[in-house]
Amino acid sequence: MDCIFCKIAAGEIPCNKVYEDDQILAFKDLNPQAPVHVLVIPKQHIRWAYDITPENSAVVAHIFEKLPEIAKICGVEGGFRLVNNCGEDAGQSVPHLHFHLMAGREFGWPAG
Ligand code: DGP
Repeated sequence: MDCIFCKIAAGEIPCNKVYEDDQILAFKDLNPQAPVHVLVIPKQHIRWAYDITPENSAVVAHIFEKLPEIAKICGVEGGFRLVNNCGEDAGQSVPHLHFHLMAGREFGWPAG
C-alpha cells in the first residue's frame, strides 16, 4: 500500500518520534502549526474517521488513553488542541487516520 504514514509506522520513512508502542506512533509534524505539533496515528491503516468500526475502534481508544502521556513527553503543561481532519473538505491531506496534538500557543475557536 502506498501510504506515507504506513511507511513511517513501518520505519521505512524516518520521522521525529515522540512515542511508540505496538499499536500506535506519535511523531512531530513536518509542517508544525504550533510550538508542539505531534501526529498520533494507529499503526494499522485506517483511512479516515468514517472507517472507525467496532472491529478497529480499540486502537482509537488506545490513542486517547495515551494522549496524557504523549502530551507530557512533549512538555505540554497547560491544555492542548486535538484535531482530526476527516476528508479533503476538512483539510485531510494524508489518507491515514491521524490526530494532531498541538500546544504552546493560544488557539481560536471556532477553528478556521
Ligand atoms: P492533514 O492535513 O490533517 O491530513 O495532516 C497531515 C499532516 O501530516 C500535515 O500537517 C503535514 C504532515 N505530514 C505530511 N507528510 C509528512 C511526513 O512525511 N512526515 C511528517 N512528520 N509529517 C508529515
